[in-house]
Amino acid sequence: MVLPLSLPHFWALLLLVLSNLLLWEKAASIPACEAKEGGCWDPLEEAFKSAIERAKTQRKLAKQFYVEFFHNQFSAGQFAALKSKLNRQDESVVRAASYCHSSLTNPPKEPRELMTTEIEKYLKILINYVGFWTSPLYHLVLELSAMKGVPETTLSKAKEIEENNRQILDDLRWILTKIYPTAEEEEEFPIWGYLSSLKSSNRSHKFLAMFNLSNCLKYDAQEILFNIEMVECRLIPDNCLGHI
Ligand SMILES: *[C@@H]1O[C@H](CO)[C@@H](O)[C@H](O)[C@H]1NC(C)=O
Ligand SMILES: CC(=O)N[C@H]1CO[C@H](CO)[C@@H](O)[C@@H]1O
Repeated sequence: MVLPLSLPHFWALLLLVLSNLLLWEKAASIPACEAKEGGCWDPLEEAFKSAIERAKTQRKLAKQFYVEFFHNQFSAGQFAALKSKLNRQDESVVRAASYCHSSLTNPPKEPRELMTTEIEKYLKILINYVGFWTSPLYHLVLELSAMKGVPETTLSKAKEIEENNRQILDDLRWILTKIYPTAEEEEEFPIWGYLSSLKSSNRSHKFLAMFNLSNCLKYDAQEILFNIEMVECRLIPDNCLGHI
């Protein structure tokens, strides 16, 4: 489970790189940027670079956040109990993934879809995918700030994750309006099913919500990174190889 990139992701990217290479060969044109010495500065490329850096940071933070919950005194007991409950049901991993909101916003999954979904539509899906997290993370920070015994590192990490998510969202919105200045905003963030548990005064409900949240965040952070790379690959094929 610690693979940097899951296998289907790897193949999808590889396929895309290869098909781009073939396209180049056909077109036999050198991209304008490559001709220039020292490359070129392109605000769109910079925005992707920023979003991808932040998505990488988010993936790292989400992993640490998840691990911390299992190790600090504040939550270790509750998390261990939840984990073993989850393990006793079969297909827990599959289920855990399908319980995450990702299944609601449906980012492209199949290689074919990844390559043919219209970029504008793809970006909008991605914006909703990232934007979904705004509310759960906001409430997470709020609840953690009010709970007793929350380690400082956990709280500050939650804040950092929330801020980072906001910035990725801003980058993506910027990219969308840069490429499609007349694109209509269609932001619609699905409601998170565990929000009321998180806000509940019952601690075991709160922990169940945090358990779901930290699991899904870890999974989604990986998906978000992959999908941003994928969109960049399709828009700026020159930068594609770097993502494999
Ligand atoms: C908290 O929720 C659990 C699970 O639903 C329940 O068993 C427990 O009695 C609740 N605790 C309180 C104090 O209401
Ligand atoms: C991702 C995750 O942990 N999902 C779980 C959330 O809680 C329900 C109820 O315990 C589980 O069935 C999910 O698998």
